[in-house]
Amino acid sequence: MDNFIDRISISIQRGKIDANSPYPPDMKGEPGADELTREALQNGVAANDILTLAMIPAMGIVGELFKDKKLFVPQVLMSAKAMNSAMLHLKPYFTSGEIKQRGTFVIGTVSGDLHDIGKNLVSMMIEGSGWRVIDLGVDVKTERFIEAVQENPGCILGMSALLTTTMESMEKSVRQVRSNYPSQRILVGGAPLSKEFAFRIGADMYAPNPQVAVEYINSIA
Ligand code: B1M
Repeated sequence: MDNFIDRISISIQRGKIDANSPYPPDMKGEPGADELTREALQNGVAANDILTLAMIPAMGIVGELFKDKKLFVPQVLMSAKAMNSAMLHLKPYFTSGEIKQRGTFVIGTVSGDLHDIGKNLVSMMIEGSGWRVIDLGVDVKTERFIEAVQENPGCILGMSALLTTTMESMEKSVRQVRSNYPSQRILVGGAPLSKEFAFRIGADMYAPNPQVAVEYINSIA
């Protein structure tokens, strides 16, 4: 198992998507995150181990290198693509669809923010715990969140933000949804947030990771 975990982690850190991908040049022809994740699952490595021991820490390393200017946006984008190619294989394990739907969860990344890997993980896990998920995508304007709440009475609304600058868009969206729909349940998450921030802007809950998000929404279903 360790061998797969290490290789998947390296393929994400290096931005190696699959064997056909020419990037990075020194890994040409080698399997990437796509094939390695498929093989790991076929060899009995648990989906949750692949996610928590390989994929999430690998993106953490990429983030540190990016912060230290040892990696740049195009390389980070390749890592994100490699991560997404691995996530496609995990999806069936987290979204079996066998459970009766508990309700509707609407989620989006807030205006000005294009980061979607964390949001996609949260969607996947929540869908897997029996919810119908409506994913509004990235760069979601306040009006779109409001429209979605209006179209889905009784839904739980989730917002994700990864940039300190877009925490402001989150605040605006939460406050406006709240003023239109005072009893709307709102869950927020994303690396730069804190519980204090979430409560100050009027959200009902802050989830630092998808597990807490799942526990929260299941607790109020
Ligand atoms: Co960007 N980026 N990025 N980036 N990027 C960060 C966030 C950054 C911390 C990197 C750094 O400097 N170390 C930094 C933000 C600094 C800050 O604001 N404090 C940063 C920056 C600066 C930028 C740009 C401004 C860079 C530039 O252009 N100069 C730019 C902004 C673009 C924009 O959004 N307008 C930018 C662009 C990009 C890429 C497009 C290249 C790419 C995104 C690709 C994509 O998402 N499709 C990218 C990436 C990949 C990252 C890092 C490296 C990884 C993010 C990630 O996917 N992590 C990131 C550094 C880092 O996080 N260490 C970084 C893995 C993911 C599983 O974790 O998203 O945190 P995360 O989600 C977690 C939790 O936060 C939580 O659950 C998830 C799983 O545990 N969670 C929720 C998230 N949402 C939730 C919602 C919930 C509940 C839990 O309920 C609703």
